Formats: sequence, C-alpha cells, structure tokens
Amino acid sequence: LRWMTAGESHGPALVAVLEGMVAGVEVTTADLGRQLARRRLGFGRSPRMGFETDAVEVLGGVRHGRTQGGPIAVRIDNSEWPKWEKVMSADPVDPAELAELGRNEPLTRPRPGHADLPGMQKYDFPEARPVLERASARETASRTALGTVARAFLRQLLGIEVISHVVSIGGAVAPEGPLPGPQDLDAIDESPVRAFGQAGTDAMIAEVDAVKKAGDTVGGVIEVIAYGLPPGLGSHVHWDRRLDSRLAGALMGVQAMKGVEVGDGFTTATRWGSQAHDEIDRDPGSVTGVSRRSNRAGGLEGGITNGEPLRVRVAMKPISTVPRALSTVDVVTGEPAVAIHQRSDVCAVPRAGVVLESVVALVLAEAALEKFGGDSLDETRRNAEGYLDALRKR
Ligand code: EPS
Repeated sequence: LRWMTAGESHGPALVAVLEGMVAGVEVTTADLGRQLARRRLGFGRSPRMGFETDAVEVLGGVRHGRTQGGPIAVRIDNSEWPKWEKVMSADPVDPAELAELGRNEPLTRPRPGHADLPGMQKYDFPEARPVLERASARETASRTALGTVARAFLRQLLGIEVISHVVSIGGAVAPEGPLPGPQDLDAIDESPVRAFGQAGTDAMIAEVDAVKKAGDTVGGVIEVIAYGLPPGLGSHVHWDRRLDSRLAGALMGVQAMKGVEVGDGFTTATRWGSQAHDEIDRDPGSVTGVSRRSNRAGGLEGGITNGEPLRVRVAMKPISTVPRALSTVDVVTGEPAVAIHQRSDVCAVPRAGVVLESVVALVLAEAALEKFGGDSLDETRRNAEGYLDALRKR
C-alpha cells in the first residue's frame, strides 16, 4: 500500500492517491466527508476551520461505492482559493499586479519551531511563503481522506476499529481510568477537547482558555488505540518490518508531532522487568489459546501485534504561530524582529487525533495486506480467516 499527497494550504485543492488497496471495499464520498468533518472539530481551532468546509471528491478507484483495485484519487477543494488565486497561481503573474496584493507581502520573519527558516535555507527561498504552504497542517486533510479507505478496509476485513482520545493538553491531564473502546468514540467526539470523561474535558478546556487569554499556544498528548487486530502483523526479522518502527515513522510524519510512545513506553523504562511485561495465561476462549494479564506493551512484542489492543501515544508541540509573537531575525534586514503571526489555532490537539487515527489505519492496512495478500476484500478475508483457523488449531 502506498499513499502520496500534493497541494498547498492556499492552493486550489489538495490531492491524494492511495495505491494498492484491494477491490470490493465499501466506501462512499460521504464516509470521507464524515472523517474530514471530525478533523475540523475541537476547542481552540483556527477561525479558518469554521468556514473551510472540505468539499471532497473521489476522482478514481471507486465505483458505485466500492473500491476497484486501482489507485484511489481524491481531491479536497480549498474554499479560500478565490482569495489566493494570484498569490498561489501555478502560472506566472504580472509582478506589478502581485505587488498590490497585501497577501503577497514577503514573509521574512521566520517563526521559531516552524519549518520556515530551515525550509528557506534548504530550498533557497527568500521568504517563507513557499515553505509554510506545504508545511501547513492543512495537508492532513488528504491523509484523513485516504485513511478513511484504510479504516473501511480494516473494519470490513476483521472488524478492526481505530479510535483516539486526548490524554493531556499542556499541564491538564485526564485522570487515569479505563481505556475507551470503539463504543466510546461518539462521546469522545462530543467532548470539545476530545477527552474521554468529564474531569479531563473540564481541565483541558480551562487550560486552552488560559492559554488563549495569554496570547499563547499549547500542545498535548494523544492516544490512538486499535481494537480487533489479529496477532502476527509486522515482523521481528528486520528493522523496517517492525510494526512499531513503521507506526512511529508514520506518526512522526504528521505535522507538529515530536514524540511517539508504544504502550507504556517511557514509563516501562522506569520499571523493573517483573513489573514491565505482560504475563501470559492459558485462555481457551482466545484465538491463540492464551491471554495477557496486562497490556503494558501496547499490543506489540518484537514489532509484531500480539492480539491485544494496539496502543500508541503521540506528543504534539504547541503551534509555532504564537500570537504573542516570538523573537526572530528578519532574513532581509538581518535585524532582530518579531516572528510572523496571522491567525492560528490556539490548540490543534483535539483535531490532530483524527489525523493520527487515519495514519495508524493506513499503516495497519498496509501490514494486513502484507500478511494476508489478495486482490479483493473477499480473498484477503479468506486468507485472514484461514490463518486465524490455523492459529486456533495449533
Ligand atoms: C495552518 C494554519 C491555518 C489552519 C490550517 C493550518 O490556516 P490559515 O493560515 O489559512 O489560517 O487553519 O489548517 C487548515 C486549513 C486545515 O484544514 O487543517 C498551518 O499553519 O499549518
């Protein structure tokens, strides 16, 4: 399975292609629209989220609500485009006309923490516009759309469900409690901060309010959980086949993510071995005939799923467009300056969860296709069921 995206934040549209998906997966434009709408939710979002509607169109690979086995292409229009038509035009525009546009002011005061400065240095740009257009988290709409196809595949293959919830925003941390399940996703989506439970929701809303009042931005930690995975996805045999390595890479590939933890990750490093691992019991009711007393490993051992829920936590940095602007240097004058600030999210953590779910779904769909192969959903399912039957008989 391969996925690629193109398009700028203020260009005409985002486009994305998913190649290698089997035929026969039921998915509709409305399904894509629903996930894109979830991505726009959340307390602390930028004003743009309120008016950008994510009109999505499937351009190829799906017919009458079913994937056809060919590349799936989607296009998500930017409703902002009319305002940016000249500034972001693919073809040359008369410089005199451009000079009159306030929107085209060169962005020469790079934001600390953003791709602005290293991007300008690397690509030899005199200002940050071409960097921020592509670095923007607007791009995550494309991966959310493709991830919807991956989710549909996983659900229709083996009833696999991928959910997420926000564990903390800044210093506000959700109290420890039971893990949310797929049945809790609606309640999580109804929380303005996508937290599981009222206490965490209240604390995180208060945190975002305080940050907003201070003219600042804030990050947080999101947990993604996948239920219903069979044991045996990924492999211990080579570094780039380990599922934890691939998940971490894909999750770190989402804008603003600074850390990934599998299962209890960093806490596990503080525990003694007897307290760190998940002891195994006989369990005739389970596919493998065994079950675990705990799931500190987060469903992965040796880079292979072990049949327990997959659990990863991702740390997101505060948005680097800080209203109370940070110190920088103007790249034209060389003088100290205040960093670019237009509008921005105060906190994008709640909506980032939906993106991370989509990315996890893509990686899991890829791993499932590697394990089970096939060209149609039915064939892949037969292969998966054959493997599970063999596991049960062992
Ligand atoms: C973004 C800045 C904001 C966000 C945008 C990502 O856009 P603008 O600069 O136009 O106000 O709204 O996110 C989206 C449009 C989206 O769909 O996620 C940034 O700098 O990354």
